[in-house]
Amino acid sequence: MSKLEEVSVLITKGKAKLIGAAVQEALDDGCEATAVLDTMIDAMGVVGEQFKNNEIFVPEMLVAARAMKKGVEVLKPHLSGGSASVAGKVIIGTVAGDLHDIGKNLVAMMIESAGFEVIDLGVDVPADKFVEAVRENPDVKIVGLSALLTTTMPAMKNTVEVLNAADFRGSIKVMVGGAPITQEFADEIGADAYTADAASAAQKAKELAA
Ligand code: B1M
Repeated sequence: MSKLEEVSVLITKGKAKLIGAAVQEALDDGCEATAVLDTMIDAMGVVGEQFKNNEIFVPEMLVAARAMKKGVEVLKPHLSGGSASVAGKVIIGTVAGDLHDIGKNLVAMMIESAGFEVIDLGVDVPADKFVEAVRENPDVKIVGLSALLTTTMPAMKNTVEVLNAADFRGSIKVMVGGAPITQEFADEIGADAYTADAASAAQKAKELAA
């Protein structure tokens, strides 16, 4: 089995204690950090398919998520560009009712690597908390919202509506993303930008803050 295959299996099986060493071995073997990350993201996709087909259940999804987090910890120094310039402040969070944070954490990490200071509000963040955070940080340039469930898309819509109604709206840009989100949905709810993955989120953040 190749090192990348091993990483993939350890994620799908949720082996949090073993994944760190396997990721390190893949890197030592010459694998690009981005290739290891793509392998881990694909493995989470496999976990999602297995869940959808009732082959595994929430506890297995949870252990896979833990393994993913451990793997990302080892990868992080290899993915971050360590940009010295400060591009501005970004507030990010997963919307109310939604507990998924792996994708949001990756977006935060890539945006940080692009030179931004990131204020991460975590998961299950009510709309008012985003507003409060912008008020506490009037120099913030971008607010990023993540949602992974079709059932929390309305919470994303509500959050964008609340942000759009705020007096500071002219000075911030709102970015949205997450597996069920589309450009069409982003346009419909009045967000400034949608991106499909963490790397393009960081690129878009740079464009919006320029
Ligand atoms: Co959940 N879950 N989950 N889950 N889970 C999904 C999302 C699901 C698709 C699985 C499936 O059925 N195939 C399904 C949603 C179905 C739907 O809504 N249509 C689902 C479900 C149903 C549920 C529960 C309802 C299950 C239950 O309890 N019966 C429950 C809901 C809990 C809640 O949130 N209230 C639930 C719970 C969980 C766990 C807690 C067990 C765990 C999350 C742990 C954690 O995050 N800490 C979990 C997991 C792990 C998954 C899957 C398997 C993996 C998600 C993930 O981390 N993907 C997922 C299946 C799947 O995605 N295929 C699934 C990897 C990650 C890197 O990708 O998050 O998409 P992603 O992020 C990408 C892009 O989307 C984008 O960039 C990221 C990196 O490139 N992106 C942005 C994300 N945010 C962005 C923001 C941006 C820009 C881009 O700008 C700001």
